[in-house]
Amino acid sequence: MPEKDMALTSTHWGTYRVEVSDGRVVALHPFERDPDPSPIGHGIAATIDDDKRIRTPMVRRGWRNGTSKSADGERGRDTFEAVSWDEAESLVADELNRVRRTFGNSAIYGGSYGWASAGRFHHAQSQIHRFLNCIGGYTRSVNTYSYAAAEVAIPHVLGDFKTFVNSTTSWSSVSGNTELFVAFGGVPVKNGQIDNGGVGEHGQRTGILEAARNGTSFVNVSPTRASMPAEVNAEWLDIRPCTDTALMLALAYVLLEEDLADRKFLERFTVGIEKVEQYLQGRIDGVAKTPDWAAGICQIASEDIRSLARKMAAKRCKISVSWSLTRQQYGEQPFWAGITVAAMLGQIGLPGGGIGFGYSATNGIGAQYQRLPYASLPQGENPVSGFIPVARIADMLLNPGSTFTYDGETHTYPDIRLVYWAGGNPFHHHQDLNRLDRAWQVPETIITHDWCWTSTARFSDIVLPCTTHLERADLALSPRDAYVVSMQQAIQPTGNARDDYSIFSAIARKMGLELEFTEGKTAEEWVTWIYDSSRQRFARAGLELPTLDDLKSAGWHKIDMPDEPTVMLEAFRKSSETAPLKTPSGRIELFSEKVAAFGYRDCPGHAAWLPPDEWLGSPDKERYPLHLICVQPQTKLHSQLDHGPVSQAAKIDGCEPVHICPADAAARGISNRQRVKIFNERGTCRAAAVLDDDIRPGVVQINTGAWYDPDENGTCKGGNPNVLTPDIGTSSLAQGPSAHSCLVEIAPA
Ligand SMILES: Nc1nc2c(c(=O)[nH]1)N[C@H]1C(S)=C(S)[C@@H](COP(=O)(O)OP(=O)(O)OC[C@H]3O[C@@H](n4cnc5c(=O)[nH]c(N)nc54)[C@H](O)[C@@H]3O)O[C@H]1N2
Ligand SMILES: Nc1nc2c(c(=O)[nH]1)N[C@H]1C(S)=C(S)[C@@H](COP(=O)(O)OP(=O)(O)OC[C@H]3O[C@@H](n4cnc5c(=O)[nH]c(N)nc54)[C@H](O)[C@@H]3O)O[C@H]1N2
Ligand SMILES: [Mo]
Repeated sequence: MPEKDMALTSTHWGTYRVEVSDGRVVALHPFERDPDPSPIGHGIAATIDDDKRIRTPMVRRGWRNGTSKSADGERGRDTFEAVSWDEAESLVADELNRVRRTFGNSAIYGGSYGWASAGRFHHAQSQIHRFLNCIGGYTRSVNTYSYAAAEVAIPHVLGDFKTFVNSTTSWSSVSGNTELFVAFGGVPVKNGQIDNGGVGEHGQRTGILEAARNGTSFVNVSPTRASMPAEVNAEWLDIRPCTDTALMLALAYVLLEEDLADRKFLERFTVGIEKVEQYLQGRIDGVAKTPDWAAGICQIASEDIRSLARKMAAKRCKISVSWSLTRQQYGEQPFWAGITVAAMLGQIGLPGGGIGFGYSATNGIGAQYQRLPYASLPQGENPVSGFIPVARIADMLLNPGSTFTYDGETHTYPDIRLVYWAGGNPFHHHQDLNRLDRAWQVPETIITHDWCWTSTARFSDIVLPCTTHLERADLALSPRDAYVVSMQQAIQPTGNARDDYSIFSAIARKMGLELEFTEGKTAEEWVTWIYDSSRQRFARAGLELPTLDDLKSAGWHKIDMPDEPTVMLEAFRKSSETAPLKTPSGRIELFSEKVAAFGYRDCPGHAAWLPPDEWLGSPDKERYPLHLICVQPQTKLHSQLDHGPVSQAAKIDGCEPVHICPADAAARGISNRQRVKIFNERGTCRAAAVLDDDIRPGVVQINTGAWYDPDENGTCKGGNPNVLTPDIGTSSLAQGPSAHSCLVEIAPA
C-alpha cells in the first residue's frame, strides 16, 4: 500500500503513517507534512506485542491472600496471577466500594500524574478523573513535575504563568529582532520533539536556525555545551548547576550600578524595585550581590558577568529560562530573578525582547500562539476538596494526618488506603525511588492500568491491561498544534487488552454507576461528541473545522495559525491601564507583599539567592563531589518505549550513558564506555561512562526514563537516576520537585 494511504496515528512525538501486514504493525513512517520528524515513534512496532506487553488482567498473589507479603515477597517483588476481566472488574469495584464506604472518598488517591498517550478521548487522565468523580471523588494532585515552582510563584509576579509559557514570544519575533539571546539552561532542541497531545510539524530546529541566520547571537548558560544546537555557535558559559539565580542577581546589580537599568520601565510597569535594590546592595542581609560575589558561587568570572550585563543592556536581548531551572531546590528563584533582570532591561513586550519560559522545552514553546478551543471529555465535579502538590506523594503516604504548607496555606495529608493510576509511571518520575518504594507499601491497595510491564505496574496489586493508540480510534486535537488528525485503529488489541474507557465503564457497571460514567455513549459516540462540540466552539470563535466525515476521509486538517508574530506581554506594555496583570498591583511584582507576608524563610518576597542543601558549594561535597543533572531523554518521552529499539540503541551494553569530563573520569580510574555505579546515601544506579569534553568538571549528566529495576540491595540495574535524587519540596511555597539538586559519587562497577 502506498504510504499516503496508510492509517494515520498521532503521538506526543509526532504523527506517523502505520504500515500493517497480516494484522501486525511492521513500521511507522513519518507524516509527509513533517519537515523534521522524530525517530522516537519507531520504538513502538517491536514492543507492541513483545514479552513486556500486559495481555490479561493480573492480580498480585500477596494482595489476593490478604497479606501485604506473599511467600514471593512484598509489593514490587511479588508474583502475579492472571484473572478474567469479569473477576478483575469485581475485585476493583468491591475494593473501591469498601474503601469509600469505610474511609470516605478522600482515602482514594487518584492524582495519577503522567503523560499517557495522545488522543483527545482515550486520554487516560481524562478517563480516570471522570470515573473517580462519578464514584464520589478522590484526593487529587495539583501542578506538574515540569515546573511546579513557577506555577505557584510566577502568578504572584506576573499574575499568571501558564498563559505566559504558552504565549512565549515566537521564534518569528526573535528572528530579525533579537540581537542577543541569553539562554539559561540552553535551548534543548531534543525536547522540541515532544508536545502534549500530538505534533503535526516539528518547528524548533527550524526556528532557532532561522534566528541564527538572521543575526541573533546566542549565549548558552549551562553546565553542558550540548544544551544548545552546535550550528548556532553559541558562546558557552559553563555555570555550576543550581546557581543561575546568583548569576542573574549579579547581572541585575551591574545594571543598577552602571545606571543601565531602564528606570522609566521599572516605574511604569513594576512594583518593588526599591526592595530589590536594597537586597542587591546588601542592605537586607549584609551581602552585596556583586559580580565578585556571584563568581564565587556560579564560577563564571566576574569580568564575564559584568560584560554580559553591558551587552544585554546595549542590545535587543531575549532572556530564556529553561524549565529545568525550576526542578531544583528553591526553583521558584531563577524564574523570578530572570523576570527581574528582564524588567531592568525594559524590553518586556517588545518584539524579540523580554523573557521567554523554556524555548524548545516542547514543540509549541516559541511557536505562534493561538489557543484552539477544543472540547474535551467532561470531567464532572470532585466532591473531595483535599489535594497534594504532585511531588509530595511519598510524604503523604508516609505521614497521614501531618501538615504541609502550600502557597500561603497549611493543609493536612489525608490517610490514603487506595491508590489508582492510569497513564503515568511514578516509579519513573518521582524522586528518591527507594523512599517511594517504602511509602508505596503503606496503602492497602494499588490499581494500575498500563499496556506494558513498567515498574509501576510491577509495584501494583491489580494490573489492568489497556490498549495502545494503535489499537483504538481517536482524534488528535491539541490546543497548540495546527494539525487535526483522525487517528485510525491500525490493529486489533493485543491479547485481552481493552481501552481505558471500556475498563472504567465495566467497573462502573459493577458499582451500579455505569450510566453516570458513560451517559449511554460508546467510545465512537464520545469521539463524535467531542468533535462536534469542538466544531461549535470553533464556529463561535470565528474558526472553521471540516465535518468529521471529511476529516476522516482526508486523514488530517491544518488550521491556519496567525501570521502576526507572538510577543509576550505586548498588550500590557501598550497599555498597563487597559491590560493590567492579574497581580494585586496590576504590574510586575519584583517584590510581592503577599509572598513576603507568608513569612517563608525559603521563599522571601523577592528573588533571592538561597544556598541549596546539595550543590557544588555545599559541605556535603566532601563525600559526594559530583553534581548530577538528569535531563529529558533524546530517544524517548520519559520512560515510554524505553524497552524499544530506539531507546535501547542509545545505551551502552544495555546501560544508560552518563556523561563525565575526562579529568573527573581519570581521577576515578574510569575509561570511556566503562560500566560504573553512581551513588549517594539515597541509592545506587548502574550506568556506562561517556567521556565528554563538553561538560563542566564536577558535573555528570544522565538521561531520565530508564525503568526502575532494583536488586536486593536497592541498586537500580536499569539506570533510573531517581534512586539518587532528593525527595524534597522546592520551598514552603510551591513544594515542587527538586530533582536537579543532587550530589553523587561515581566508581567503576
Ligand atoms: N530526575 C528527574 N525526574 C523527572 C524529571 C527530571 O527532569 N528529572 N522530569 C519530570 C517530568 S518534567 C515529568 S513530566 C515526569 C513524567 O513522568 P510520566 O508522565 O509519569 O512518565 P511517562 O513515562 O510518560 O509515563 C506515562 C505512562 O503512561 C502509560 N500509557 C501510555 N498510554 C496509555 C494509555 O492509553 N492508557 C494508560 N492507562 N496508560 C498509558 C505509559 O506506558 C507510561 O507508563 O517525570 C519527571 N521526573
Ligand atoms: N525527547 C524528549 N523531549 C521532552 C521530554 C522527554 O522526555 N523527551 N519531556 C518533556 C517534558 S515533560 C518537559 S517538562 C520538558 C522539560 O524541558 P527542560 O526542562 O528544558 O529539559 P531538560 O532536558 O531536563 O533540561 C534542559 C537543559 O537544562 C540544563 N540544566 C540543568 N540544570 C541546570 C542548571 O542548574 N543551570 C543551567 N543553566 N542549566 C541547567 C541541562 O543541562 C539541559 O541541557 O521536556 C519535554 N520534552
Ligand atoms: Mo514535564
